[in-house]
Amino acid sequence: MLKSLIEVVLNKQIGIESAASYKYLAFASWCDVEGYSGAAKFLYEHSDEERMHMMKLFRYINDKGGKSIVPPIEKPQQDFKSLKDVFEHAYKSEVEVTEAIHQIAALCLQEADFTTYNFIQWYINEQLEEENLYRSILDKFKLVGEEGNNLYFIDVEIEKLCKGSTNPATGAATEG
Ligand code: OFO
Repeated sequence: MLKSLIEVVLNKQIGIESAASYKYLAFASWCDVEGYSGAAKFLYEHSDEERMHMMKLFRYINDKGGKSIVPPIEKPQQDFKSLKDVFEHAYKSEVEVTEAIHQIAALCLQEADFTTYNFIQWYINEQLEEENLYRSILDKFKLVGEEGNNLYFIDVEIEKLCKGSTNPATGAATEG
């Protein structure tokens, strides 16, 4: 049985993952409209992955005898200055998610909830990967700059980072 304090923070994290999924949808849509098809594909896929992160928490809370709460949807920022601006927002969002996940891990230890501590390790590893991924994308802007055709080549490089973790037929995300 989950302690209510843990249930509250896990439900808060459901809201954070849901908000992340909508943020990535807004990033993807902006890229799509501006003609950055590679980045759009990558970000649509990431939006689906964030929903999967939310669902993993959703099922965990209910499986452990708690009650998962469907979070309200906040309208994310829709307009961005540039492709680089989109990825700066994405990186900032990942850093914030990491902080929230680490706070959950710390609380689990404080409350001696080793089962949830073990469950949350998956998110800790995931955040490490995602922060590295978005930092590496921002590095591409630093390396080649945003002049001339360079944005086209960055867009092509970003598409290569797609994991194929979304089922093209259903749009549903698989583990990733
Ligand atoms: Fe950015 O990944 Fe969810 O947790």
